[in-house]
Parts: sequence; C-alpha cells; structure tokens
Amino acid sequence: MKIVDMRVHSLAIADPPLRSSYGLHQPYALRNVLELVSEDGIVGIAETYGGDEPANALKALRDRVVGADAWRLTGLLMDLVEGVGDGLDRSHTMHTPGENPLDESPRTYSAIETACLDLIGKATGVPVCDLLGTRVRDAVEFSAYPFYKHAGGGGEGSDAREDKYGECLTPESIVRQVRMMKEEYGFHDIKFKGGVLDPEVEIETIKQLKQAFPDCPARIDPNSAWTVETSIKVGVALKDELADGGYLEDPAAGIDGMAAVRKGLLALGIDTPLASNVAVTAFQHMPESIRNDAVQVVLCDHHFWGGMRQVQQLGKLCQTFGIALSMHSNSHLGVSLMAMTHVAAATPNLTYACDTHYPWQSADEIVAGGRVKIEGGKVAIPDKGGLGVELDYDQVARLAELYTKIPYRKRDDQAEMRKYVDPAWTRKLPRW
Ligand code: GKR
Ligand code: MG
Repeated sequence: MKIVDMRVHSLAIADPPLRSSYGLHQPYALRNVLELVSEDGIVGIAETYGGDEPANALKALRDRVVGADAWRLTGLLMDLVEGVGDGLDRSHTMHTPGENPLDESPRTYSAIETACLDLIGKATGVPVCDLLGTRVRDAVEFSAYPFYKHAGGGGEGSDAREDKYGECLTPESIVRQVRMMKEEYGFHDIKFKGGVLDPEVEIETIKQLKQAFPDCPARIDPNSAWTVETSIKVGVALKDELADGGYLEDPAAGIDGMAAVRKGLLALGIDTPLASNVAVTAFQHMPESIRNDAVQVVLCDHHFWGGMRQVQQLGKLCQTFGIALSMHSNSHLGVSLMAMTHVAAATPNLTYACDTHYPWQSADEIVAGGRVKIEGGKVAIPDKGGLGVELDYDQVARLAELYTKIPYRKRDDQAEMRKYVDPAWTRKLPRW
C-alpha cells in the first residue's frame, strides 16, 4: 500500500498551570499530528511531541516516507529506533520528555510507526492492538493524575479557558481535585505529581489521599527532586500508603540515585517498588538498571521508546527480569490516548493502571465526534480498524492557527516559572 502524501500539523492546545519539578506548564501545550495518505486515499494518523523541532524532524523524512509501502516502511526506518548517545545522556533527568535531542529519532520513528499501523488497520478493518497481535484486554485502565496547580484553566487573554479545579497548592485541594476526577472519569488508582512543595507537605498530601480513598493504590512522582536521603525518608514515611499496588516514582536522579534509594529502603525492610520514566528511558539503560536493582517498574511510553513494537519488546525484557511495567504520559490529545490504549491492550504484563494527562487538556480536541470516553477509569478499544478515531479537520485547522499565533515553540517549564512565579527560579536537582 503506497504512501502518496505526508502532512504534519503543529498544534497548540490550552493547558492549565500545572507544577512539577520541571517548573510550570505554559498556557498552551504543543503537539504535532502526522497524517500518512495512501494511494487509495486512506489516512493513517499519529500524535507526537509538539513544537517546531519534532515537526521538522518528521518533515525531513519526507523523501523516505512518500512513495514507500506502508507495510514495509517501519522496517526500512529501523536506523531511527536507537537514537544517539547512551548512558545518562539519554535519560530525561535534565530534559523534559520530548525535549532531549538524543532521543529525537525514536520519537520520530514512533509517530511514523503509529501512523502506518493506523493506515494499515484502517485499510484492513483491523484494530491496531490486533495488528500488534497480542491483545490481552479490550479496555485499558488509567489512573487519576493530580497535580499541584495555580489558578487558571489554560489559554491566555481572551482565549483563557474555564478553570474547573481552581488553585490546588495544599493537600486538601489535591484531595478535592482527585475527587472531582474520580467522579468525572471513574479513575481508581492515583498517580500524584510531587517535587513541587516541601516533602513534608507532599507526604501529608499522600496521607490525606489515602485517608480519603483507602482502597486506591497511590504513587508519588517528584521527577528526581529529592536527594537519596530525602527519598528514603519519604519512602519510610509512606511505607504503608505506597504499599498494595502503589510505587515511588523517580524520587532521586539517575540510575545510581535510584539504586541507592532502593538499597536504603530494603535495608530498612521496605520493599516499595521504585518506578521510572526519568532515569530509565531507553533500552541502553536496562543493563545498568537491572544490575543495580534500580527500577522495579519501568514506565513505558511508545512516544519516546521508539514506538509500539519497541514497547512490546520492552515488555518481554521486563518480564524476563521480573520487572513490572506501567505507562508514562505527557500533555496529549485523543489520538495519543488511543495509541496508548492500543499498545497497553497488546502488552500483557502492563498490569498497572496507565498515566494520562488527558483530563487536563479537556478544552481542546481534534478527534472527530469529540473527546475519547474514559468510563470507569478505562478506555475501550473501538470496534473499528486502526486506532479507531478520525481527525476533525475544523479542529485541526483551529488549533494549527492557534499555534501560529502564540509565541511558544517548545516546552519550557522553567521559563514559565520565571514569568509567573519567581524571576530567579532555576530547576535545581536535587532540591530537597
Ligand atoms: O506534565 O509536568 C508534567 C509531568 O511532569 C510530565 O512532564 C512527566 O513527564 O508525567 C511525567 C512523569 O511521569 O514524569
Ligand atoms: Mg514520572
């Protein structure tokens, strides 16, 4: 099936002022959407990281993509899968996901693979998870993803959006935020973004969450903001709260830091699993991580691990070494949500509820028919070929126009912190 055209749409979507150790989300999150058009006029789609650089990386491959056979293209582009560099350079410790130049090519490959699978799936009437061949579930569970946030619903000036949750900078307001998310989406598990306030406040936040929702597994993720010592202190304080299906995510920086936290906690008889999408972000990290028992739950993400089939291979590797799998996310729209759902449905040992930022980007959508439904905390695999969703071209045009009007061309949470919170703010690791 010959690909005769390729289109890249750079989009801006309203995003609320969420905080993390990276800083503050800008009023717009950026995404790129790729379309591959077959000679029969069928269109395969994918969504990836936003801004000019990811868009240019896709456009630079035009000559290798247009004219290729959709069934064979991903095999011909395998040189992109490994990216460049190795060791800590490939980690996300100092880069927000999507902004590390060393993993640009696996990200680019992933978008092309997803669009090819969608195209092939649409042409044959086969859902992507069945093309991947190992569907083990028909619906995928996601977790509530509370963030500390400032007041505001995203967007700027006359484009400012409704702020459903209001300012949330206390444990009580995070409990309220989670309650609202649970009511709207039916989420069960809770993944809480920390690394923002003093660790004592974040410990209290998890404690209050567990008091309010005692049966819901909880995780906390400070994105490497803590020293090894602080991480162990938090692990001790939250020993019970993070048990029974929870985990401690990227408390300290790097594989070394994670391994030291693990060792320290085990020495105290605490077996809370450590999860990572910061220290371990590529196959190159796995040997060292395994040797040092640094990470017990890998947070996969097809967007930067080199696509859905690489995630399946990661799943097998993790299974072999007794490591669990969960899924990482970043600000995204419904096309990414569907791709995440398909790859999770086809990855047998991905048994934790996946992360999703989707509730935070509720003001904009490009999927025809409106937002993808999350019901009972789950997204169902549609009974349709490919990803099961089409683009709403009016919305694509609207968000593409918005992109041309705003000044943001890459994610920069530090710049946003300086603008709105503290002109001297610098991302400091560890901070506590
Ligand atoms: O959206 O600020 C954010 C998150 O901190 C995100 O960028 C992380 O990549 O959600 C992610 C994580 O689990 O580390
Ligand atoms: Mg994380």
